[in-house]
Amino acid sequence: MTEFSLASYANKPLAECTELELFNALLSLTKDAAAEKGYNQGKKRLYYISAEFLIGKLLSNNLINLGLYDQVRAELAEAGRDLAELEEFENEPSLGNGGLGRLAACFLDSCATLGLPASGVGLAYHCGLFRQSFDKNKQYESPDYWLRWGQESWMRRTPKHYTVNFGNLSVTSTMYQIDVTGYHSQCDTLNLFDVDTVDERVIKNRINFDKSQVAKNLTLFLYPDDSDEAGRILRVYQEYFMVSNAAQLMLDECVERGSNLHDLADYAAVQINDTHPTMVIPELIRLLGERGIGFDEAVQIVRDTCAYTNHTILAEALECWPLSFIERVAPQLVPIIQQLDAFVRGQYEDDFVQVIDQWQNVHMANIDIHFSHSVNGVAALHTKILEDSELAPFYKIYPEKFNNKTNGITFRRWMVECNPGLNKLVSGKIGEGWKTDAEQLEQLLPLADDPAFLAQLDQVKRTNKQTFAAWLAAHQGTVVDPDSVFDVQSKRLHEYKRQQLNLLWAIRKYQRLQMLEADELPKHKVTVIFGAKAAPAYTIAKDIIHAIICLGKVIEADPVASKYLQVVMIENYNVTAAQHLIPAADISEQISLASKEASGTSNMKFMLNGAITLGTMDGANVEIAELVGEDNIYTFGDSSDEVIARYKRGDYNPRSYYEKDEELAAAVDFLTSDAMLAQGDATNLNRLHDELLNKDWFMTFPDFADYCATKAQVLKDYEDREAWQRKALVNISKAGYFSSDRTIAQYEKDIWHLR
Ligand code: 73E
Repeated sequence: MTEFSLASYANKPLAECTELELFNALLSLTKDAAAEKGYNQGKKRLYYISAEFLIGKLLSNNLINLGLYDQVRAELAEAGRDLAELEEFENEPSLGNGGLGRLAACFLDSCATLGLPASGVGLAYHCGLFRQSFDKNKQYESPDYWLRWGQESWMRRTPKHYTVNFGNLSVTSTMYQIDVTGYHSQCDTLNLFDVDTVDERVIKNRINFDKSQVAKNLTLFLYPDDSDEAGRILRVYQEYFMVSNAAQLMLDECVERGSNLHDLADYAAVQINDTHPTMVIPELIRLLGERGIGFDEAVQIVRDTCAYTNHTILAEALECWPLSFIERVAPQLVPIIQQLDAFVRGQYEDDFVQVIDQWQNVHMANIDIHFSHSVNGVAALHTKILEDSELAPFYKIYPEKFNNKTNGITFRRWMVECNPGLNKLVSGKIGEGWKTDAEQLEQLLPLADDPAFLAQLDQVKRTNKQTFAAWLAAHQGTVVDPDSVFDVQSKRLHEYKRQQLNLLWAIRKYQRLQMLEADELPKHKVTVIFGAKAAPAYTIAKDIIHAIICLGKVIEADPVASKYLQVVMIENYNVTAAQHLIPAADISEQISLASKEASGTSNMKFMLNGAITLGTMDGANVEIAELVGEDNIYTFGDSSDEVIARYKRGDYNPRSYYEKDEELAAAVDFLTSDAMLAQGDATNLNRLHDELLNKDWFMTFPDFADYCATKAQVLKDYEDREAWQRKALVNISKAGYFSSDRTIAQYEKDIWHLR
């Protein structure tokens, strides 16, 4: 093996390099080291097609996986340079929104580590998810140019080009590759396509760019604003561009590996990550047709090759495109989609399962389910809900296609990299084996009775809280107290995730603090930390952010309450912020309305880092609860069955709860109190107040009392530090199940059969 020395990649002494020069040198070194490791190869290859790959910063991750981290850090230190400074310098590629995109990134890490030949396939967005900033206590969005001028990129330009035809517009693409380093293993690649005619000059701002010039703006943004028709059609253009490139790449590569295309399924497995890549199905059928394969056989080949993952049951997220959009974007697919529709109609009468409905809308998930061989949900409860209710008519037709693959996270990033203190403590006790065989973490369990070890665990958490506090102060000038309880809810802002429930708790806590006598005041201050971006056009989500920030200011201005309570909103929450935040958390808020969060993956990250879950019995929380046992998790709220039944009855009336519970009413009304209005905007605060009182679609009020009571218990239990750390230890020990290595091994065994 080559000795990699950073000095040989810089053309002057390391001490004299600018950050940019050092970063570029590190990039070249890492790329060479990855190339030396080599790439996973095999007859059959996975093509994981996804509109999002939320890969996060890559420098440290790659150095760790390549086994170069300590050595490079030492070499830098010798020259008086700090690796942390370069980690800070690196721009995060925010090529995803949240869990779905981050899952795709974790999966690629696990595929590489497990030695599975895999390619991620997606788009090379010039701007990632918008940058969030706060002004007047509100969210503002600006474009995120993650590719810095003059900076080498992780993306390697390849000589691969394809032509993609959009009706009367034809474009060419270029494929870029990013190495996906596995942990002490060979690499895989992430293949991202860009359109050759792209032109960043059409960007004025995120909302306001010329959406009609498709050849120029196709790959500029992840999820262009879709509040108008031009934006929605652009989305369809992106999707078709992505899958046409993917299909052409895959057919080329399979032929190179020896496929005669009739046997495509022996050479390729396609995983369709949510419905965004659905058009790969008709596109493959079309391309196989061009290469002389008849329709019926092509359908069978494609079915044997493709598998579909469902990530949500939220109706508004299930894609359904007017056939007229597809007619404009990819007219060549229309006759194929119509044939698929006719095929289904010929067999099944139920309207629910048709491909094209009576209004000429194409139901993307329905194409996936009929014309792939596997349909999976992402947590046990979610899969059960798909089978029993959301997709029940399909489950009746194809029970053998349905299967569950509970999500996972890569422990290399979510502990080894982001929590060096815990990594050291754990590895010092049980060795390094858990990094590739995560269930070995269970070897920690006996230490639950070792007070000295629990004290060390406490010390690690304390240090992480201090480190986070320093980062937050530098990041946005907010000062938090590391001696307080860090109560964290970080995830996309959505009403079903119920940040508003946590907000109402904080208001109630504030109101109670004002009524307490000195001798009743709590021992520990609570710092409620939110991190969340709201979709730019999601009005109520933005109102919730506004209310959270305003409440933070109200409390800050109160000399007594501010000693016991602080509410903080992290600006521009992204993977980088998550890596600072999660190791510092004491409480993991996973409080979605039961049945609505398909899985959640931050719940797993927090658990692995020793935070205790306060959650509803939703998504993967259910499996966490089963694993750690009721003493080591706090659950509350209505069950998914109760929630589903209440929706079915259609008789939910938030006012009836408001009228029965004085404290709830006081908390809700505080949103529009003089104190809040002095900080905020009446339009936003009134709108949120009215929304909760009159609609509350995600049923915050029915769970409020139980949430408050349970959270009071959590805070009480926090006072017994040793008992708390015992819970943390059990959580860490049991987190092994949530390694994405386990998830990927299950996909391989049940769906892909790459080996
Ligand atoms: O529960 C999460 C899940 O953990 C779910 O909400 C999320 O996927 C995660 C990974 O499985 C998700 N994201 C989307 N749908 N489900 C989505 C839908 C449309 C656009 C972007 C993302």
